[in-house]
Amino acid sequence: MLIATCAAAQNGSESPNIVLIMSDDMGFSDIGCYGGEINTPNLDALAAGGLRFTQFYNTARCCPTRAALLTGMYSHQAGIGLMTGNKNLPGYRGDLGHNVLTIAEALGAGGYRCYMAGKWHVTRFTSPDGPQDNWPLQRGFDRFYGTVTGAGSFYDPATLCRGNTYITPVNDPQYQPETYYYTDAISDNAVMFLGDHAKQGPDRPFLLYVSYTAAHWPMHALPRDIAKYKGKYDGGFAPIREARLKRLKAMGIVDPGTELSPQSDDWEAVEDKAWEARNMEVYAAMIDCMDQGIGRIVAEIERQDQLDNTLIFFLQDNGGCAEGYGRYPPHKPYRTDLKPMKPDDLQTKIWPPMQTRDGRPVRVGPGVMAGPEDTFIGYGRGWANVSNTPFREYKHYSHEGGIATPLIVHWPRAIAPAQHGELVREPGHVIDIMATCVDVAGVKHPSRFGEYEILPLEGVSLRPAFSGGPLHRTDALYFEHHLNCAVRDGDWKLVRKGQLGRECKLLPWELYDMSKDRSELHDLSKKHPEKAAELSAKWESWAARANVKPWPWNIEEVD
Ligand SMILES: [Ca+2]
Repeated sequence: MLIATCAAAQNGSESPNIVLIMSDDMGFSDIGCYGGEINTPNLDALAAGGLRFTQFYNTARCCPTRAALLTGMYSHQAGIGLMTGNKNLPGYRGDLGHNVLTIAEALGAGGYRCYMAGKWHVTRFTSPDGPQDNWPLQRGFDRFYGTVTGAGSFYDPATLCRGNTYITPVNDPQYQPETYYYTDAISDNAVMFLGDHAKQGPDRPFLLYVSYTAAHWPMHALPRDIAKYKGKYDGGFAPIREARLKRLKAMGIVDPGTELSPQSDDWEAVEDKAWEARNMEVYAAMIDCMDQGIGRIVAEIERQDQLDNTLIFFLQDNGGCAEGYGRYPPHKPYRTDLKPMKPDDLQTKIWPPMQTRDGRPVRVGPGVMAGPEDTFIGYGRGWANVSNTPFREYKHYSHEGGIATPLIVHWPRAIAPAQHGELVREPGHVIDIMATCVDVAGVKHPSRFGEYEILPLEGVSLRPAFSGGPLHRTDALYFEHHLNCAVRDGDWKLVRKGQLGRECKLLPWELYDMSKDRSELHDLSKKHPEKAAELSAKWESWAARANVKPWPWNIEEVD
């Protein structure tokens, strides 16, 4: 610890504070500064005073993105190629490995104080009875408020913890708002951590990881926020998609020649238009509320006069979600014998059948108007297709609709005013965030941490881009999740889908020139078979090196 304290002292006041904000299950063009009609003035202001990356990538799903973000490694190297189930293979243990370091472990060793509010989701051990060795406090964070698992009610989140202790919204003496809503709880606790930091350790820089569950299903939002979007989506999918693409082109985020991906669903064929429009109103309200919380976090940093030397990132963990959760009638009639929960009773369910704390059944399916705590609805494929405008596919897939995310970077001290509002067009990946953090903090990414050997970082620092320079990347970027595979090498992208099932299949590779066809509509694999073969060989080599293989399934390759 003496060495760590010295490292902090050497960096002195130059080490920036770092705020890493990630949202959940949102599409490329949802927020205002990426073409969306959703009101996000606080994110837009960060973009206007900082940089936006136009080709930044996540890993297409909650757990692997978090594993890659936290460690700077491809998710399979961190043990989380899939989700949190254990397949007894190095790349698929469903639990963060000890061969990798978290950002909090690396920065904490360099003298940072590290705080986290929100969703963790990188361990298969979520029980309050342990083991807890891969929970936030055991992986480098000094304080944690949030959920260990990946989803659930916004009014009564399952696995809600303060530190290592399970709590409920009702029995937590440190946070008793008038109305409990998880997005607000994450924002408010983040602000509390910052306030306490100013009192307790103002001489040390801080890392704050804010991991929102907005706008993951269920579509839960507060009436005050939903009201702002009343009627906004009554015209259906197509007008919103067209307007978003137009704005993306005007902003220069996509090329003027970018085509719109095929429309997934026909609004005219939607039977209950009021229900579907409401789903999107609530989705927009969830994002609006998150943006308000980001505003409160930034205001607290400004209040402490720290904004100039605080590096803020905002990004999303995967594309818009086309999953069907909550969109079908219940399998069984709702129970009529439910009892109110006591203050210490834990919510154990992350999806229905479940109940509200006051003893009502949580309702699902068409006609149930999303928003309140006794509803559980997903916004569905049609709106996910809108969220991912102009791209193809969704969360889970390695096409752009699954893996493309906004990345906003704000750091007044390092990004010159002439650069403010600029776009960075070079591709980047969530593996680059850790490399950037250790670079700007001036701390080492060690080859040994305690008793463990640590793998060298895969990502590169984004810092050169902050002053308009090129990144020092020497390899392509690689992707695999659920058999959906891709490699991005310069302007070329090779991508394929997989099918999981009784017979797992790998579908043929598709090849795209991303400089002309970001929407992946014109497959060039037949025209440039040599390029496809070259990239496929690169992907195979990476897959063997990065624990993607051996696969946890028996797989047939389809030509
Ligand atoms: Ca997600």
